[in-house]
Amino acid sequence: MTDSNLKIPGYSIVVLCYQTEEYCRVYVNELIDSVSKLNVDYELVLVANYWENSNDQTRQIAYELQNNNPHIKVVALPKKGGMSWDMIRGFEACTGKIIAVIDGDGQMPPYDLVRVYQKLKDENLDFVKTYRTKREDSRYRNFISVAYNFIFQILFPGLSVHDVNSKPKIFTREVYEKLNLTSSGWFIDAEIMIQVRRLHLKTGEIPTIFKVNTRASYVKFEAIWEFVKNLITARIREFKTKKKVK
Ligand SMILES: Nc1nc2c(ncn2[C@@H]2O[C@H](COP(=O)(O)OP(=O)(O)OP(=O)(O)O)[C@@H](O)[C@H]2O)c(=O)[nH]1
Ligand SMILES: [Mg+2]
Repeated sequence: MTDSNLKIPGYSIVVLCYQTEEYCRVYVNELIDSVSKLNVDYELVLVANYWENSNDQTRQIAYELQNNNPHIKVVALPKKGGMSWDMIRGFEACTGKIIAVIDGDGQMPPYDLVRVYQKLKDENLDFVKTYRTKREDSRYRNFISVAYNFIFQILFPGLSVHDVNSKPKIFTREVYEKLNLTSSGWFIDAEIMIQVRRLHLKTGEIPTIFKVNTRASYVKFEAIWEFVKNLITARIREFKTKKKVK
């Protein structure tokens, strides 16, 4: 065990770096610029999981960043699932008292990590997330997002959140220990929000913008089908849980 393992950071940030390669350096530097404005010891957990037999260079770059910065930690495992699987592996590597997650593809403003942290602390909340007032990506993606959130609100009423899939999401370690996250594909954001609702957590939201994805977009039509199918399955399962929202 190294010295850095013995020190518990105040803030752990999971960065989903899947296939970001060289851009990973740029975005990680932006994240560091933002987070160092907070007076807190932090760790950045770069998730650079990869499909075996792919030429993805992200993990090599992430390890380089880790070697040059004691705040950086890398998770680089052969992938056994999609975004959700990566996120869970990232959470497992976090040691901090407060945990956040953000995409590494540059669509989310780095300074949001400061804003959600301050809101969580200042208002003594359990869980905070952003919601996107403006999506700079396509009308099609905007439409999908509105429709998806509408279906979510119908199936899981009573939770006053606008935008299920928005990140960063931030929560305390106590909350993390109560979550039971098992998604593998794209469903993790909804899985988190369903459990936030079930646990009656003190929740806050702040507005943000979502930049256009100038790199490869991976969200395929199957992902939309997976969302809807999983929402319905989750709704049925939720009826069976003991703790229900009145
Ligand atoms: N597509 C994809 N993303 C993954 C996977 N594993 C982790 N991720 C991360 O999941 C995050 C969100 O995925 P994106 O494909 O960017 O999804 P999105 O931002 O909703 O949609 P885009 O506008 O297409 O970028 C990214 O930061 C990826 O690094 C994976 O297996 N597939
Ligand atoms: Mg993206």
